[in-house]
Amino acid sequence: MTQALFLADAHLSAPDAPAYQRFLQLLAQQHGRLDTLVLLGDIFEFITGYPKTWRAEHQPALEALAALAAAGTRIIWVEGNHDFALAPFHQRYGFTLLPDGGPLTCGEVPLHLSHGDTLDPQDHGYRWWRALLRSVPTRLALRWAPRSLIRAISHRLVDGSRRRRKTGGSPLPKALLQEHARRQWRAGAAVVVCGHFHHPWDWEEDGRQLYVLGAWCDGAPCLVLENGRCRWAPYPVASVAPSA
Ligand SMILES: [Mn+2]
Repeated sequence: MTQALFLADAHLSAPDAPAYQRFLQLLAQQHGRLDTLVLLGDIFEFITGYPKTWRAEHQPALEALAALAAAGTRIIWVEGNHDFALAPFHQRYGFTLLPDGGPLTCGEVPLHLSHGDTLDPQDHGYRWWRALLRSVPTRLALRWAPRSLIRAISHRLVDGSRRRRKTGGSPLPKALLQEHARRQWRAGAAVVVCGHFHHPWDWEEDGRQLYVLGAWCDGAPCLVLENGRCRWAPYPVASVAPSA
C-alpha cells in the first residue's frame, strides 16, 4: 500500500504565520507514516537551491522536510514560479526534483505532475520570463551576485505576486486545464495533478481524473492517494494510515 500526499502553493514566508505552522504540523504528523510527499510548487514565497537565497525563515520548513525524508518519505518537488533552480536540494537533502513536472508512478497509479504555470501556450511573456529565471546566467548570478542584490530582486518578485494575489488572482482556466488533462491522459496518465491557480477543482472523464490543488496558504485541502484512489483531505489529514 502506498500513500502519497500532494500539496501546492503554501507560499511560506513568516514561520509564525498560521499556514507555516500548519505545514510544520502536517509534516510532524506524517513523520515515519508517509511513503511519498509531492510538493507541487510555490511552497515558499521565494527560494532557490542556492544558499544566497536562503533566509532564517526558510529553515524550520526545510529542516522539517529533511527530517521527513530521513524518516523514509520520498519527497518529490515540482518547481513553481516562486521556487526554482532547486537542484542543489537533491544532494543536500535527498529530495527528488522535477523542475518541470512530468510522469510519476505512485503505487500502481500513473500520474502526471506539473505546477501549472505553463499551461497557456499563448502566454509568451511569461514563458520568456520563466526561461530567464531558469537560465544559466541566472544560476551564475544566484551563485556569484552580491547577497544584497539577490535580496532586492527577490523582494520585488514577492511584492508583485502579493499584489496580484490581493486582487483575487485570475479565474480558473477550465478549458486549458481540460485540454492539458486530456493530453496527459492520452500519454498514459490516469491522474493529472497541478497547482498554481489557488482554486481547488477536480474533473473526471472516462474514469480518469484531473485534480487542481488549491493554495495551502489559503487553507485548501491537500490531495491523498491511498489504495489507488485519490481524495481531497482537509487538514488535519487524519486517516493516512501507516505504510504496510
Ligand atoms: Mn504558481
